[in-house]
Amino acid sequence: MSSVNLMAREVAAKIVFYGPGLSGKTTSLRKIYETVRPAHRGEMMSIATEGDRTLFFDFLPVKVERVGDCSVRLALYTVPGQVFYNATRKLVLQGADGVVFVADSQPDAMDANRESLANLEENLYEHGIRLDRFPLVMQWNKRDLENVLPVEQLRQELNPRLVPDFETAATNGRGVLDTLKAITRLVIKDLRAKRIVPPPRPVAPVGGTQPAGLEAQLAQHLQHRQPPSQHVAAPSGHGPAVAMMPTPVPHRPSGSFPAIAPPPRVEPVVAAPPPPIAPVSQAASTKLLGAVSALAPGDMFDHARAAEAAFMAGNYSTCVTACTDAIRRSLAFAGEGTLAQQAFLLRVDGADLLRIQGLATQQHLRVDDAAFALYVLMQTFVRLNAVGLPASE
Ligand SMILES: Nc1nc2c(ncn2[C@@H]2O[C@H](COP(=O)(O)OP(=O)(O)OP(=O)(O)O)[C@@H](O)[C@H]2O)c(=O)[nH]1
Ligand SMILES: [Mg+2]
Repeated sequence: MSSVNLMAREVAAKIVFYGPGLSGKTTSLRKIYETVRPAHRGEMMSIATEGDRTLFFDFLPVKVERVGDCSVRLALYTVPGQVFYNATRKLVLQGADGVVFVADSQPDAMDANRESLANLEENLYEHGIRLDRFPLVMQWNKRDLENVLPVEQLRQELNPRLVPDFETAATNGRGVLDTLKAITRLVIKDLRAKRIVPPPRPVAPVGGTQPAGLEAQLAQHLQHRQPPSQHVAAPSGHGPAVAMMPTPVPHRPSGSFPAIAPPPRVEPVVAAPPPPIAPVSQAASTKLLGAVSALAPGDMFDHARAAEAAFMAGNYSTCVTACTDAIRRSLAFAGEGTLAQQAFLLRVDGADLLRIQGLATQQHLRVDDAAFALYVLMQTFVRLNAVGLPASE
């Protein structure tokens, strides 16, 4: 769902972390959350988790202030890796500009890696996209474990196209930012090739030492939090070489990390599949509150908060109604016209709107219906932000 605001020269891009269950997608996103300076990222939002398992998606907005002469806003998402959540994976994949495939390097996980990669290819194809032409970076995760396959074997089996690949250990952060930088670079290159992002304006160097390129820009705005003893992961083989200086940072107690505590179990409302989705815990709720509102344009802030509060209180019908209302009001910023015309102008997905409208007429709604409504509201806000609406005075 890339978009560009030419006036502000701001690019918005969506990157999805894909891969089999338990490969380390959520851990990677948390590590990015931990590592990027608060001024350059929003709150991480994990919708519906059960222990380690993502049941819907994780979301993290990251802002890279300048890439060339453009600002870049990244919307980072994870999908649930468990096989039976394919509908959710398809939904989250919609409008993606690039994918990080997080593979588990352990021998036992190879079948799941292969299956997930095939599933990615199939799901992209359903969106009319060919994986072999899509911005993709491979993340060989869990390299800290002893029993892992050689990178050459992983590459041979999972990366025949030889896209950039990186050895990572998401739990300690090794290699995670390098992976993020690589996919960002590929996405921007792809958007430039499609002429969605304008070519850089020539800039006169100030003092002759203007930092150049995405790496330099990212290095300026992202902050490494790896202990000095750790090496920044080198790209494994042919990935782009990236030099970033690790910056020592104060120790952060693990308790302060936005870990999503296992939610309490609740009665399933509807029989599986998919399995019952538990509401987020109180710990998660504090992280959840604010993520949708963080994206909201000023006028929509209260509406976003109302939708979030209803979600947290377990009032899923109220949440869907609040989201529907907020989406309608947001679309109105596009000017007069029918909802469909406004959605078309803003490039908000029509199928999502139809589904939300369908939900609004139903009596018994589940947590994943409400999560979906929040998701669509967030997409709408992202679109508004991208086109600079509502315009500031
Ligand atoms: N040793 C090691 N463990 C890891 C690494 N990355 C993730 N883990 C662990 O693997 C488990 C699953 O990690 P998650 O990040 O929740 O996996 P996921 O891919 O989001 O899983 P789903 O949400 O089910 O798709 C957790 O216990 C993590 O701590 C890593 O690099 N090394
Ligand atoms: Mg997860």
